[in-house]
Amino acid sequence: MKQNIIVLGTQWGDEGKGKIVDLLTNKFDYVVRYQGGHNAGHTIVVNCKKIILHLIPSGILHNHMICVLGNGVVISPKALIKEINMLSSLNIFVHNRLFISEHCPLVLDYHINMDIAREKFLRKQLIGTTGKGIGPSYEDKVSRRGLKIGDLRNTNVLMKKLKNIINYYNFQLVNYYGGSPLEYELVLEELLTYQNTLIKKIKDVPLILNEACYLKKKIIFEGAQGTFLDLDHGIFPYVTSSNSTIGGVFTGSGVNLNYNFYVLGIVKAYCTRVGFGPFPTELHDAIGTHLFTKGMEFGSTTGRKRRTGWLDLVLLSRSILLNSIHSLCLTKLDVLDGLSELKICVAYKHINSSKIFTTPCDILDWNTIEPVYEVLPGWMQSTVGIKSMNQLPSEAKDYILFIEKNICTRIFIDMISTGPERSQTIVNI
Ligand code: 2SA
Ligand code: MG
Repeated sequence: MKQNIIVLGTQWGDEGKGKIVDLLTNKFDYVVRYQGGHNAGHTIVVNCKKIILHLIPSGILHNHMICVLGNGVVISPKALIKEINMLSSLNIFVHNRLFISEHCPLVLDYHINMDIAREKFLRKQLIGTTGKGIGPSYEDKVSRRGLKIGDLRNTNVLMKKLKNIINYYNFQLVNYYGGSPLEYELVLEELLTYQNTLIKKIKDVPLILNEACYLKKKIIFEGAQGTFLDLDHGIFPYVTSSNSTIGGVFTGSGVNLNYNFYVLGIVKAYCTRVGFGPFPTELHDAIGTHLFTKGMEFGSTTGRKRRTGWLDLVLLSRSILLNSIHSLCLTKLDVLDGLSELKICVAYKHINSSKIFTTPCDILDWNTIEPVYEVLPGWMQSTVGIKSMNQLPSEAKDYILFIEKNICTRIFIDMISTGPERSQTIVNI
């Protein structure tokens, strides 16, 4: 295996990245988050106990790992401290194991207020954000206005910057969204309470990562959300505000491209999406309900119901192309158990003509396409917990082979997840 591995989502997030990162982690020394914030929800099941992490990389569950939040991650100090406390209640401690880039933008209550106010204002064109203030925090970064976690180190700088920000937000919230103004003193007071816990963890992350690479330490990069939620390559405007595709790794951590990287794309055996926006293979029937119920498809941050649909190879191929993926990990195969027939989308067709589109997808008007399916026989037995390829029913092997043959390039499915536990996995790498 290469020195460094990048684990990212090839669909709309919730592909099961958390479990895979957790599984691979014992071969690595560092685990790095490079984008997103506490909108992410990574669920890991260890000894039947479910642990959901939003900000801290899943590697924290392994004592030897150093966990890093790169500059591309937006940090809610409140959410981070809550997570640190949750972990210490499980006897997992972050002291000297969690490093945060000084450049991480902060997510504060006024971002959350703005996020929620905007969604109310949009009404019919809702994005369906998680309401965690992620978009407004990234906006503050791009407009060169926002507070960064490094600002906590200097109270005078913090006070000055905060004053301008509060003026800006109060103008927006009150005048455009009819909200109530924020009190500078209260926000400042809250910020100062975070100094003690967080300042010690602020480090020069690019230096740490590049030194680690130089010393041949191994790094795993843990993506959040998925390719089609990427701000630039996703289905705009139904996207998150960070780069969940490959470029985010480098801009969001400062690691040097000269070291070896292996990109593992995580793909769920079907599709889910939480939030609004196009979803060509979405199901509104009993099969959709089967996927939702059996897959327990609830948002792990907001508890929202996820929409469900058939696997879409048009999107998967585009994702492989966008992310330079070396191999795939197919997750939640067991959720398809018991379905007599399985459909896989292999192309898109224009609603009013026979014109077929494969890729790309983002130049299409999403409302004028429909999926073209191939139908495969399903398998009626359980695949839960299967650990080797040859124990899979022949129809499940055919499903996997079909995917490998019908994606845009010759890469393979090297891992298959057959349940939420670490042990319920087929590993071919
Ligand atoms: P935001 O809050 O500004 O990032 O929302 C913008 C869009 O991005 C989607 N999004 C997500 N989609 C899937 N999973 C996410 N994480 C949580 C989970 C979500 C949850 O693991 O289940 O609990 O609801 C995530 N985070 C952001 C979001 O739905 C919008 O479409
Ligand atoms: Mg998730």
